[in-house]
Amino acid sequence: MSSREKLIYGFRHVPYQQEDFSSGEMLDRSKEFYDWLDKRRSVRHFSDKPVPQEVIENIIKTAGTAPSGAHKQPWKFCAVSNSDLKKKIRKAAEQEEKENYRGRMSERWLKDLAPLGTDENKEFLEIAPWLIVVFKEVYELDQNDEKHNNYYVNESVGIACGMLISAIHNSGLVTLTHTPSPMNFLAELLERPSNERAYLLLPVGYAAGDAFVPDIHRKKLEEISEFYK
Ligand code: IYR
Repeated sequence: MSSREKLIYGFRHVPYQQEDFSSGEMLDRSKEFYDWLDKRRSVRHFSDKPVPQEVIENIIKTAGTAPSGAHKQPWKFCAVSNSDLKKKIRKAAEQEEKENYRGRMSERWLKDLAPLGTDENKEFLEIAPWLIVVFKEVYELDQNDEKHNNYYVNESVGIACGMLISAIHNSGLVTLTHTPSPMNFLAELLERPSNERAYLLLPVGYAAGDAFVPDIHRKKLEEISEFYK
């Protein structure tokens, strides 16, 4: 074994390759990345212009770089471009949303949502060229088919979804976090195994030429942070 490696509890560890930015570069990069991500918006109006599968693959690979509890990587990203399936997903999602908007959601909730302009119609589920349905893997099976719960599954998959959303934005595409509730229908339609639970549904594509977004604003640094020096 080379001296550039070591064994910890019998497992191989290799040197971490630290990026080497000057403090000026670091400041510029942190500012540029923020400026770029600050342009991201949740968009509900999509173009049907196709997006190559390879782009979606790269976006999913990016999400797969997320940290996870005990490195279990408890996620599965199902990318759907099949129109028949998209139609079925839309129909089932709208069915649930109809009940949500017409009774299951409180008055207060509907009032909070009003500025976003959402409703039970989810035509983007058919128009967007891709739907990425994210599943969390609540347990894994060992060689003897015994179940072992994964760790910090919601946190891990949430972080991966954040990275997925950033990667989508980085490609010049748009998405929105759609959470039809309940969303068990997604596991059924996509015939997922019993250890997977639907977590989030993201339509991915180009924004429609005439897409509008609500004129809402982000909290300021002072509102979202406290510094203890
Ligand atoms: N799931 C519904 C309702 C909804 C809920 C929240 I909280 C939002 O931020 C947006 C929508 C829907 O997708 O319309």
